[in-house]
Amino acid sequence: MPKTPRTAEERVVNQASIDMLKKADADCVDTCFSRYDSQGMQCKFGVTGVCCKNCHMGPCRITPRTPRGVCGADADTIVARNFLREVVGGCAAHSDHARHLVLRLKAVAEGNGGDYKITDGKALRRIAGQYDIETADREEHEIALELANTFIGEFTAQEEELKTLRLAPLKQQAKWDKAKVAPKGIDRMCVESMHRTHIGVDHDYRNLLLQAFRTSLADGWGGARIASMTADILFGTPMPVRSEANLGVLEEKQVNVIVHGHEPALSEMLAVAANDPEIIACAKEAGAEGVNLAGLCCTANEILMRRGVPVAGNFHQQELAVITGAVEMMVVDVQCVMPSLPTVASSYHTEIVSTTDIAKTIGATHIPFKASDGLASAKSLLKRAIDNFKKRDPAKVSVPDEKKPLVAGFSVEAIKYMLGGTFRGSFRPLNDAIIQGRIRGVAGIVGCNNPKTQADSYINILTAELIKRNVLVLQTGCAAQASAKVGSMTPETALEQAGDGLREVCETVGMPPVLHMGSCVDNSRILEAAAELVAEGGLGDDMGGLPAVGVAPEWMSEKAVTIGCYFVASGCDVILGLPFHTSGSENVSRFLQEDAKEIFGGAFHEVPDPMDAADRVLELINEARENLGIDKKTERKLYDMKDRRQLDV
Ligand code: SF4
Ligand code: MSK
Repeated sequence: MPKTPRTAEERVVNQASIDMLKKADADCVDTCFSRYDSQGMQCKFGVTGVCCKNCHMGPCRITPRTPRGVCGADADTIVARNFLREVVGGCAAHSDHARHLVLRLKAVAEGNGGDYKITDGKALRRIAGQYDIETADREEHEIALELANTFIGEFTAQEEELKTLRLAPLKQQAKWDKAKVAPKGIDRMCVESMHRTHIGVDHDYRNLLLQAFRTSLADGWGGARIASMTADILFGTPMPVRSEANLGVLEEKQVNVIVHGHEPALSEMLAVAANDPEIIACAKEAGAEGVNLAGLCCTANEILMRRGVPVAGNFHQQELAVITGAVEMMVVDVQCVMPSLPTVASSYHTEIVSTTDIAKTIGATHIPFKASDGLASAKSLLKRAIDNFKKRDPAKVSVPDEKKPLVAGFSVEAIKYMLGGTFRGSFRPLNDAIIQGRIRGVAGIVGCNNPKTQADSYINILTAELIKRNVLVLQTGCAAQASAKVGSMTPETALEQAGDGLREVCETVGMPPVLHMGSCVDNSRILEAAAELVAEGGLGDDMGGLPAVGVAPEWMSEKAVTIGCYFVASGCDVILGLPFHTSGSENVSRFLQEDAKEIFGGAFHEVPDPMDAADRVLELINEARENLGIDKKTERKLYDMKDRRQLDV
């Protein structure tokens, strides 16, 4: 049965998106929302995870009448195998992104980096120190080469456990050892997981799910963490920066170029090239006022965090940006790029340019990015976009007048700096505020949009409710962009929306109550922040005891499954706005929602309503506060050294 198509207002909550969906209808252009509606009822075997096509005796589907596939696999095995394969997909995506950055760092260290360089030498030395690499009296390129080779070893290690795991609190590491889930090399974990899900190998759902958590750790405490660290060294550790978000950042009188995808190498060069006098002169010659670079999805987050480049939108707005009719070029790399883009673009003058041989789309112009000649490659793309400006049809242009200011750039280093300045930067004031109850706890709200739900709605309702209830919100990915678009990422918002305690803290340090920590790979920064909270003392000795909860309100990608798993394996409860495809196995569902709590200290919770999710977040935070013995209301107290020594560090 085909669904009745939803109205624009039912599909999205943001006015700019509503306007563009209406324009899409007028222009006879399909979007992910219309395609979702026309899909009709989605396959119940897929939704419940009981369809298996891992061999050609199948595909097999489990029903009450056929409880086993041809080979004899039951629902538990099939659902667990499918789940593990999703986790592998997510781990591989983040980690391949990391690999590209590490190889770039190695090239820079060897003097073959072209236009790339080590931008943040301080980060290089700090991070190298965390891997016991000697930094004293050594040149940057020597340290960088040893670090790059160490990182490469994290991918290739066959028998040793990941060194990056050692960045976690000791008790956390002990928990992983006890559960036997400490991963070996990232590549080995992905290959072994694919082997284990091949027909006739691993059939025990518990063993498969433990491998899912093991593989996810190779992402969160492996690939993703390495990606963030390497990007910081190459492009700079993010510090607070002002910018704007929503489709209104597109400029009618300029050449609009949007970067979309995930990896920062090309977008960094485009950001440099867009300000090059030669490029500005070319744009003026073509009748434009200049070149306006904006971002979508996580590429946007990368160059927002480091350069303040404005955000045109999040995942659900990629087609809508083209529908404005004002985009000369969309430059894409990897992940979350809809294959529909060239079709949508064919109704306008927009050129979709794919830039990597691992990600091509029929209908896109393929111009492989030459990193060895990065700036020249970037300039040549911009010149092509400028040429395209002449083809723009003014009758098709409609840029929504919607954008909001924001402050982003909250790396862990930046948070420490905000809390204590250069000389005594630390998480102490934050720990104290949590212990005293002025801040009840911390929520990480992360992930995508999903056309199954009204885009941005759950994210925005939950975020507003949590800051009202004095929960500090850390965000990444498309969830962060949803908040930015409603103005929740300015310190001024704290005055209007946050509860008294959170407001007091935010006002004192001048930070927003919702902190933008970066892209999807930067979820590792949330883990890093959690490890800092533990190390600072007074909140227990492992991450599982923290009054902290993760939420993925509108998630859709395999990466989100992996992220959820590494949060849980790191002891954090995770609330899902949309369920996994696992309901076809009671055993698998119970393992993820209950048994994981026993093993790791965190588990998954499915909560479809954002206000119920806010209640659940507070319940989990209050439970943790009670366990820590900080549930009683205490007088505000300034800690001296003696007090601090008495804390449970
Ligand atoms: Fe069917 Fe088993 Fe083959 Fe899966 S592995 S398709 S359940 S026969
Ligand atoms: S881009 S994985 S839609 S957050 Fe990282 Fe957004 Fe989700 Fe992609």
